[in-house]
Amino acid sequence: MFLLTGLLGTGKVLSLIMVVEACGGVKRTVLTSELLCPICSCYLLSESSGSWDAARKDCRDREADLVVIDSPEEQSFLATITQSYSWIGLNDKEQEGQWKWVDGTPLIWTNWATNEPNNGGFMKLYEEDCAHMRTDDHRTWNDCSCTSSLTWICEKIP
Ligand SMILES: [Ca+2]
Ligand SMILES: [Ca+2]
Ligand SMILES: [Ca+2]
Repeated sequence: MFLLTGLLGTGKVLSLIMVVEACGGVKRTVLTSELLCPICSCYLLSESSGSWDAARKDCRDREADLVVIDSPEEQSFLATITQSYSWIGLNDKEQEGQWKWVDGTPLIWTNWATNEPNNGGFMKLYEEDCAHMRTDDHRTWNDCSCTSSLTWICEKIP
């Protein structure tokens, strides 16, 4: 969503981030300085854009990781909060065609767009080894070059 930087109290610069917490189907948006999610899963939508690796580093620096989407319910929830092409925690960098979630969750449920992943397709200029969510109604997934600059979604599980 967005990132606010404010001067609070001692003059220390504190970054405030917008976090969406998902609790049994109820979502709550919290403005906070840390990605702390004691009870429910939290999602952070980045304001800035970057490569898949930069996105993952940002999430890990927050003791979270890029989002792992393992159910249609989670996918539907994310569709209500994302507004831009966003990296998710899925890649086939290690072995072409072997898509893996960052936390090792088996890839059982997927939401690929029609004819994706295509690794760049017939006329490809480069490999496509990182997955992102698109902005169509179903927020379908596409593989694209890991160095593309996109926003991202971090997920923190309590
Ligand atoms: Ca998840
Ligand atoms: Ca690939
Ligand atoms: Ca593709």
